[in-house]
Amino acid sequence: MSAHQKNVNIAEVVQHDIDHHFHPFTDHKAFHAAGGPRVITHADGVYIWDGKGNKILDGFSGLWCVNVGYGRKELAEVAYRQMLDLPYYNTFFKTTTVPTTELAAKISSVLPKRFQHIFFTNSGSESNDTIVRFVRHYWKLKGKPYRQHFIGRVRGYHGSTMVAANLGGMAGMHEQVGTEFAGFHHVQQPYWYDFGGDKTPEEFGLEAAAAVEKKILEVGPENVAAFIGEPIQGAAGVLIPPTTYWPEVQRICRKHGVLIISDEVICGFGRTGKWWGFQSLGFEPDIVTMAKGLSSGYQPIGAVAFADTLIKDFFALGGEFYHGMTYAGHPVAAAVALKNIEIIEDEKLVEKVAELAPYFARALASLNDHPIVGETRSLGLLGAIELSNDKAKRGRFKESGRVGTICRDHCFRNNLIMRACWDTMVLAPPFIISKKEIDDMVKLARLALDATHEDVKAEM
Ligand code: PXG
Repeated sequence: MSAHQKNVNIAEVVQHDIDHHFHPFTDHKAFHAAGGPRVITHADGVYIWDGKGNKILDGFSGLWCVNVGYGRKELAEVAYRQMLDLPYYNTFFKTTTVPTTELAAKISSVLPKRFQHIFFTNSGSESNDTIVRFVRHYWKLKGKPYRQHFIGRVRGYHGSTMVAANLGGMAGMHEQVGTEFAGFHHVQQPYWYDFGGDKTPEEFGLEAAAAVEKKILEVGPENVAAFIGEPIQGAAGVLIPPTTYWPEVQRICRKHGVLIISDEVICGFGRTGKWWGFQSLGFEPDIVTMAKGLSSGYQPIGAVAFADTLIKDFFALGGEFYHGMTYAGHPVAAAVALKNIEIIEDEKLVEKVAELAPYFARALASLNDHPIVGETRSLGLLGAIELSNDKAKRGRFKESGRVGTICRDHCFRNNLIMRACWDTMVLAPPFIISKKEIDDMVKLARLALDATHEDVKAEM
């Protein structure tokens, strides 16, 4: 902890937080009743420390983002130097900065060759807002102004701005803002565990893909602009689709002239053991949105990569694109993201994720003998543990999310961060995690599962 932080009065921070801080995605009445926030003071490697001095294993990389791990001095130094050179300049009005342009070139270099142009934003939400603006204008330029509709998945998550929330399929978010926007549709997620029934995962994958075609036909193929999907739905509970799903979705979209957008905010930059989730899941998108792993969370920055086929017409015919944010391509964020990608390359972290993946999968699978574990699954360093009251029938506890929350709270008590998505526990540790730390993480997860089992024994 820094000298500055040693002098911080944590009780006072908690009180100030209760008095002044309006948190995202938080029920404040319940939060304040439970005593307010846990203050995170510092971090190193895969560990974070709280204001009470607890050392906590972060199995969730902050919020699916601190992929290169905490405590990277080289990222801090790059930010410091860039602030001294040029803390800010805009990228409007025919100007650029060195790190912004270098980052665009670097992102292109780690994507398939057809992605040569990168648009910068400050978050995943803004990246997904950007694609709606871009795609609607693009189809008008192409003489197909009716192609304005977007298809996503139920429980897809694409961000929290109004348009990104509409691309997503989180019912609670839709209900709170009122009716959904016109032109945004959602189809069943490829979630074999809950919806596959007696089908094999492969059969079910084709069925889930067929739901995309059904929706395209319902809306009218001439009206559909694009299909958006996370290669693996993260916030829905790390839903790894059957291998048949994405290739079939791609075939359907191509058949109907529908653009494919891969939301790589979680999967991008190596999380699945390849640079991009679409490479692991077997499809070729037209547009790629990214954030989180782009800077490993060290700076807020997002980006969108567009295939050359789209860019060619857009630049030739499009005129001015009336879209952009003050901090688009912010030089400090860009310098940090650039260094972050260099670290991923220099330390071969994508290869490391691929090498660690079978070990991580086996460690998770060791939990399959646990009475409340219905299934474990993983790809790369994205993993999930399904909580079940009846393993054989893939049964669910009543009141979806209740038991997941119990388990998550037991994790906190055991100094492990493991997120609950309803009754699916999810893990996404930093790429630099060691085998020993994976073992420790799974041991702590088992302790939380044991404690959860004690609490819900009567419901089994
Ligand atoms: N797309 C995906 C796939 C995401 O996971 C976003 C877009 C939006 O990114 P920004 O940077 O605008 O937050 C996300 C973000 C959770 C959780 O609880 C997940 C996200 C954000 C907040 C909470 O799992 N993912």
